[in-house]
Amino acid sequence: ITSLKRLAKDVKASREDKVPWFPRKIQDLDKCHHLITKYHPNLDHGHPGYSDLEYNKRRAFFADLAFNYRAGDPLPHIEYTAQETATWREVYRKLRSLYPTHACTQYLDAFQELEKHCGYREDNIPQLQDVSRFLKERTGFQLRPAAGLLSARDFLASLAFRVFQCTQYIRHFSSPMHSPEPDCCHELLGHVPMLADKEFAQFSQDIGLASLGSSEEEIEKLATLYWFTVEFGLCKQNGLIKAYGAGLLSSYGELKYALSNKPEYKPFDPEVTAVHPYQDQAFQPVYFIAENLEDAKVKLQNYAMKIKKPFALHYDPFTSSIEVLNTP
Ligand code: HBI
Ligand code: FE
Repeated sequence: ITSLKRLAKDVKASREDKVPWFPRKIQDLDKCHHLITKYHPNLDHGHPGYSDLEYNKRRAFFADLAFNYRAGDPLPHIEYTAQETATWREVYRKLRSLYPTHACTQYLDAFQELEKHCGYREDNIPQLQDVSRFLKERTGFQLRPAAGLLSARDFLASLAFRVFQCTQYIRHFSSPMHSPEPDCCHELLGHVPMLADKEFAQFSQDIGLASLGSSEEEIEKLATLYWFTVEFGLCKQNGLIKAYGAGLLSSYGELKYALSNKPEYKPFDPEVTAVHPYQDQAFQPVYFIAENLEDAKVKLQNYAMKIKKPFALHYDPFTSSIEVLNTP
């Protein structure tokens, strides 16, 4: 009996070893803020703000806000400078002109609401607190401030709780139409409107849930799926192709290119999409087209069910926490 017990213990321990830590309640996301050092203005010579001391000081201010943030705190209110608002204006004006012809209807509906209720306009950078309240009412999604590009594991984990890790700083003024890292233009113009859609919100949460406790290989595949859908996804709508991916909806050049018939198109199929090489330095060589957002959601759910884990997860929306089932 003793040796059997020991064996059972060993089996339990080795299983626990193999399962990476993951957050089980929304407060645990305070520990999910690991940054990727790629594309940081302080470290990357190619970054538009690399040698700008003032810009790096401003970024340190935003990084402090994000690292000191705790679940449940109000989102920091920012007094943006005239220069920052001027950058926003340029981005907003150019992109907005493309949306009616290039963005999917879900995006357009939400964008209209955001202009009405959340201070979306040329001369104002919306406050995360207002946007978070809006999303919470629509789909239960909320924002928390992020200091920059997070590890895929931490970023995806937050989605499991319908929390979107949102950068609050803006790109360097010298390069208004391009940013190598996420910034508030990308988040507010790319991601936020889509997070107000029910199907899309569920799709996002499902990727997040699939990521919890997954292996590095599986995280890589989920990050790739995320890339070709949430960031660069296209969908069919009334016989036309429209954009729903945030990387497209926040990039004037690539949004036009993606719908120009020049790139290659493939139907969205999680098994194929998850292992397709992607590009983070230039326009995508291929875009995946979903039949519609509901179809993408169902396909992703089927994909997620096949991921092997030694336990099952259940998200409890009443407590915003994860129940772990079938643990030894
Ligand atoms: N971090 N802050 C932030 N914003 C993102 O959009 C983001 C991220 N980390 C990883 C990521 N996106 C994806 O490219 C996937 O790796 C999940
Ligand atoms: Fe993004």
